[in-house]
Amino acid sequence: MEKTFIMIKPEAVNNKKQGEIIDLLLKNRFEVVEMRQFRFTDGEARRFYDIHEGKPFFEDLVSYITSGPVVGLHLRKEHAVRVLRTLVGPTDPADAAPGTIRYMYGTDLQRNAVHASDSPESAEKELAIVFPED
Ligand code: FUP
Repeated sequence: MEKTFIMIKPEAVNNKKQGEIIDLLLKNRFEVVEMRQFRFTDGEARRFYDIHEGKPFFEDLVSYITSGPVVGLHLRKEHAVRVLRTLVGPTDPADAAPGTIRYMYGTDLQRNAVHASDSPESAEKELAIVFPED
């Protein structure tokens, strides 16, 4: 079994879509190992997105992700990283296929409903930030 991480972003939480998104994860047979609603500090957000530091959208991304509560879930499944990325869809909801989370719940490139780890290494790093007790 592989682990991965998904985070429901502020606009989806604000729009009360967290229940539907979690239901979709369960229907797609992801096991929820741990779940937490929280708000990122500026420092945590910068660490979480440090691979994007210096890019033109970085500061906007940090202010957006710290703008309200998010819900982080530690998930487990066979090939969890790949299967979750497929279920989530591409970064820009405009490119996403029907049935994907970003197609159904995404608004635009920045407000794309969820974040999903892109590799087992990213999952480890992101889980350590969001669930530091583990
Ligand atoms: P993804 O792995 O699909 O979440 O996408 P990236 O890691 O490439 O981007 C991380 C986040 O940065 C995206 F969710 C949204 C934001 N972003 C922008 O706001 N503008 C861009 O041009 C690219 C990404």
